[in-house]
Amino acid sequence: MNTAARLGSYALGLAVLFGGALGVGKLVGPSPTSTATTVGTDGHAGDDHATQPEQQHQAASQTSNTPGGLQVSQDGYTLNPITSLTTGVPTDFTFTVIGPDGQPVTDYQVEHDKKLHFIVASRDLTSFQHLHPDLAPDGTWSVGLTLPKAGAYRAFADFVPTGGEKLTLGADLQAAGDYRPEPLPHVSRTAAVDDYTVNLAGDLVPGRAGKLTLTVSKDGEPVTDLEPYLGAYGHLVALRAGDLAYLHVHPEESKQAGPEITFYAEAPSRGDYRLFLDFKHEGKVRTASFTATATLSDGHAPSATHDHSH
Ligand SMILES: [Cu+2]
Repeated sequence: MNTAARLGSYALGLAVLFGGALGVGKLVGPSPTSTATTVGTDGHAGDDHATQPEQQHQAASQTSNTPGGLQVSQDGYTLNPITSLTTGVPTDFTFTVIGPDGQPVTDYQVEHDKKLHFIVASRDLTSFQHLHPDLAPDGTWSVGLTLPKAGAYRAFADFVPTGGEKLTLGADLQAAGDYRPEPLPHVSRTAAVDDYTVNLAGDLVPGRAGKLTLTVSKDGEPVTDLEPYLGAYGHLVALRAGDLAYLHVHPEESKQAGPEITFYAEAPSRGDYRLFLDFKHEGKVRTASFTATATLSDGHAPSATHDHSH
């Protein structure tokens, strides 16, 4: 009980400090913190000032709109790369996730068949790897990783700490050498990978979940025997061009093994995104990549509006 009480007041202290720092540092714009909810559930804060509940409500609303992957540290969890990388050289890359107690997190909940999904994308969005590292008992994750060319990369760890909320933390990785960034590929509804063609139907819509249907064919024939991969018939990662914000995407449950795979993706804003579809067929996972633009369609307002009327 004592420990719990101490942890509680520690969290409260952090929340207040963090809130104060944001108040100074971010005079304009939403504050990307969810610590306000910690204060709200504590039961002690907010009694003194009548204005606090409203501020907390606003902070909570804004938090839900903050995309993942933009922060190396969030809600007390920090992505901590250990190994440095050399361009083009296969490396046993290790990292930890440091928890609120300052120690590496060792307990994770399985999500989409894995305890942690590790995504590495080049900053120009032309390179993408979706990896599943191994967890050692001491909380160290390790995975074979090669950064194929020189440049700046973003690594994402997508996980749910046991007893905690789903998080996507992001950290920069660098590969030394002659860096020649490529422009974002043109918007396209068709992607080719090996003998496969994948078509994209549906649109990303700012502020709400857009339905995306991807149809896989091989040599012109629809593929109807896709193999399960990560608890579904495909896995989609979407990154925003410009800052590599990591979108929340979830698959629609399907009993059909293709050719269609349906997802719901929440685009946080207008703009261009790069979509990476992993699908498994004949024992091999392949990735089809698309550039898509999120625009407001036919005058509908985003559904993520909040009712502030009284
Ligand atoms: Cu994964």
